[in-house]
Amino acid sequence: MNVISNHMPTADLQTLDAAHHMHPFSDGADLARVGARVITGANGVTLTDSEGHKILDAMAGLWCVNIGYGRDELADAAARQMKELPYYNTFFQTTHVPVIALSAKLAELAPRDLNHVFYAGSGSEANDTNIRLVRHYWMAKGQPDRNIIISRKNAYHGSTLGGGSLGGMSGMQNQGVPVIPGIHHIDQPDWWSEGGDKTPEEFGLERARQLEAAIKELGADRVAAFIAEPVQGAGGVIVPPSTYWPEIQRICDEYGILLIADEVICGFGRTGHWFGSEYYGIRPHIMTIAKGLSSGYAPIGGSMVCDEVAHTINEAGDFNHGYTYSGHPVSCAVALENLRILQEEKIVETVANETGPYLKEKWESLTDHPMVGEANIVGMMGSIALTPHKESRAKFAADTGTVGLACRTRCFANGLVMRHVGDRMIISPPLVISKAEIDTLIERARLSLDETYEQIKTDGLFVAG
Ligand code: PXG
Repeated sequence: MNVISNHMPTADLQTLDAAHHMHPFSDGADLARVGARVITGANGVTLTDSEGHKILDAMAGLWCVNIGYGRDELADAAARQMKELPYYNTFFQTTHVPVIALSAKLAELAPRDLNHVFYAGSGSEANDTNIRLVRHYWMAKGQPDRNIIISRKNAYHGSTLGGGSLGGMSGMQNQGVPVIPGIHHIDQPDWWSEGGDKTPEEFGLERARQLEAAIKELGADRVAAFIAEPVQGAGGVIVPPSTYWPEIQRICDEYGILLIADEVICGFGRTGHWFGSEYYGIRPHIMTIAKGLSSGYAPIGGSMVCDEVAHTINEAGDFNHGYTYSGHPVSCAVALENLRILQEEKIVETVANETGPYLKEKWESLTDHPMVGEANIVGMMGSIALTPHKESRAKFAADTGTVGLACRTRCFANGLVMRHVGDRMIISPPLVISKAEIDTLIERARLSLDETYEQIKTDGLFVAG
């Protein structure tokens, strides 16, 4: 075991952490009892903890470290920018070189005429911006009553009041969101859990047509926009049936509503394309970006806006919106360097043509495990559904997530970060993961599945509910 000597003993760190640090999406009391895992370093796809354990990070942090850990070029870009111009704002007719360079680069990379960027510090903030943007847009068009945004149950669009209101996660909905009026949720295209006897294709069409039904019910002149992740990430890597997105696109076109693709996870190569919208052939008016934009090395998010929407907003006078850190020079410099690496090292192409197909084959092979019902994967985001009975797609009798959590615990013990959402296991590794590292990922996943299977059989939990 490596000796890590430049910090306090793990137990002392954990005690201080529990005493003073409130964690996101965590049970604080539980955390204080167990102690947080302390991550001290990382390189490539591998994390090191304070006890010297090496862990393969099959989640790329929180779906964001697309180019992998330990790239000096990004640290150097940040240091250079901090020395030259650590901060200046982009309000009141000022700008700076990194924000100009990044905006031009993003306009080049984004599909079609998504040529304009409004910056935020995160994906949540960017989705808050989107609510302001689309409502301001329709006001400028002389349609102030067109202010309803349609979203989906089990979507994740962030944790601010706006992002949380757009999202449709039950765990958050019980804690005070949505708080923004004028947001309407339709059902998600999760065939495994909700598709019943229908084929995936029938079910995909049915769920897409809920958008049309909602527009008719709410009034076609009241609906401003529809927002969705191309592939739901935090909801459990729910890959929609093939019929879903074409029908959504048809409906958005027919009723003239704005389509917002939340590309916070799907963007910057995750699907084997630069953007998930390209994978599905959809034509959003606005894309939310964050995470992979800087590979998580610096906080940055934004909204990419099409020519017509940007032009309308620009012609409508002051848009009274913005953040101190909109277009932060250090984050922009880091993002620019990250995009250079993604492009010059052909990382997106490698995912599409080599490592993506390799991971898909290995990931789908897990369905031969007695507990794995289906495997879904697009590029480098995948999920498997755990079930006690594959044919009927049954849930476990135990509370949802009990088996998933048991599996995640075994994964950690076996040197793998693989997450669970309910009883789905999910991965989203750094895009630079090699074939040998994919083999290790699958080996550890299989071992963890085997151990979980043995454990739940012993505990009497391998029973349909
Ligand atoms: N949209 C999508 C699609 C996301 O996945 C956000 C917006 C918000 O971005 P920020 O940068 O404000 O976090 C996200 C973030 C999880 C998990 O547990 C997922 C996210 C964040 C934290 C945890 O899967 N996604």
